[in-house]
Amino acid sequence: MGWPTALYFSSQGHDVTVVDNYLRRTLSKKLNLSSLFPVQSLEARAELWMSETGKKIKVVIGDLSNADIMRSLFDGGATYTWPNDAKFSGPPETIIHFAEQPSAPFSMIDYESANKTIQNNLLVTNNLMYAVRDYSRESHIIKIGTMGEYGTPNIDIEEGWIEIEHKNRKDTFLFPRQGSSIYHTTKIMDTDLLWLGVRMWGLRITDLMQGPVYGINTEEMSQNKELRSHFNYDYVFGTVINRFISQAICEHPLTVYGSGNQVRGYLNIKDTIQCLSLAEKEPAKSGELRVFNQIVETFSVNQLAKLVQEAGRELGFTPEIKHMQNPRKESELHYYNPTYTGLKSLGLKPNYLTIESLIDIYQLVGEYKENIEKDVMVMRLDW
Ligand code: USQ
Repeated sequence: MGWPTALYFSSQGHDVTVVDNYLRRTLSKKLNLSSLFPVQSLEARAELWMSETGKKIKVVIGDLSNADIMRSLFDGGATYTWPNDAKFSGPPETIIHFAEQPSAPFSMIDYESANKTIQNNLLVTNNLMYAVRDYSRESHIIKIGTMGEYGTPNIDIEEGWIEIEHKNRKDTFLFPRQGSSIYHTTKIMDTDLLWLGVRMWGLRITDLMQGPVYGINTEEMSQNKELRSHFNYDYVFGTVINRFISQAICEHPLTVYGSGNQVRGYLNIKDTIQCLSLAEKEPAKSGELRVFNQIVETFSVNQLAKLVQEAGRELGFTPEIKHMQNPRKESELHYYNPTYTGLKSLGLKPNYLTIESLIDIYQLVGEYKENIEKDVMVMRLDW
């Protein structure tokens, strides 16, 4: 999501710096997993973007769990690897924090992957919070949270906050959280860290509680294939809709975990960009932790499998749906009623999941049919 977001903000005339240490690539490589198509270095993509649009995106390659690297982005000490003439233009007005190990399955492989997830996700968030506290308290931090922080409670899920009445007294608290992986638990801890920063130092934070994202293309990336970023369909980094489409194309059964009655909120990558744009245009206030549930509709895994099957049939594929033993520990039959009105009230115009939108993704993924590896389709991990 980071690269398409950078392209979007650059296209809107913002002065954008991207910082990356290629963590996901490195972890994928170690596990022998690859993206659907090769993705060039950030510098090469930034150069291509400049040749297409005349706009410069500055690139820093570095690990933000290292406090010195994080702080160099605020004090002017950063080393830019692209462009040659990049200059520090002051601390960022808005920071969009994507710098996390994003896979729940990865975080559950063993104690080392759990430690890596905890170390990376929490140190990056803490380093960011302290850099903003020390250099630039007015900066708006937009953090990508996850709907998985709430889990699947047997009550309606509110948008971040809940008023609780206890023994005739009332107060408002963060909605109760219960992640079902180490990854999701680090996201809960991130929220707690930033909530502390809001109370202690009046920071301004927007927490976007995102559901699983699907799709490849955003408007900017569709201008040139070489601008596309990673598309993962493997059992570790791939999200369910992208996996199902890739499976259908390579004639692998759609791998529904367990009964398939697990319900989640989903959104197209195009809507991720819209939500970030809306949150940036109307920032949280100083001393506010603003939470939005970033989904546009909910589906069970069974419903998704049927939709992917139906879209596939339109294109001549005949995907089979196969229920597998669920490798995850998650409720398979549960109440699910999240609120998600905040972003709509800021102006979000959802791109809903339709047969047509699935066909678009089928066609894009189909361009790389030869690259799809079947042996990464079945989950080899057990929670
Ligand atoms: N699932 C299947 N078959 C598969 C893959 C997944 O049935 O082959 C099911 C899972 O069991 C789960 C649902 O589909 O019930 C969603 O799984 P997912 O792999 O698409 O998403 P998840 O692991 O929950 O994580 C993804 C992103 C993560 C983000 C999260 C939002 O990787 O970064 O935070 O979606 S949420 O799920 O709302 O927590």
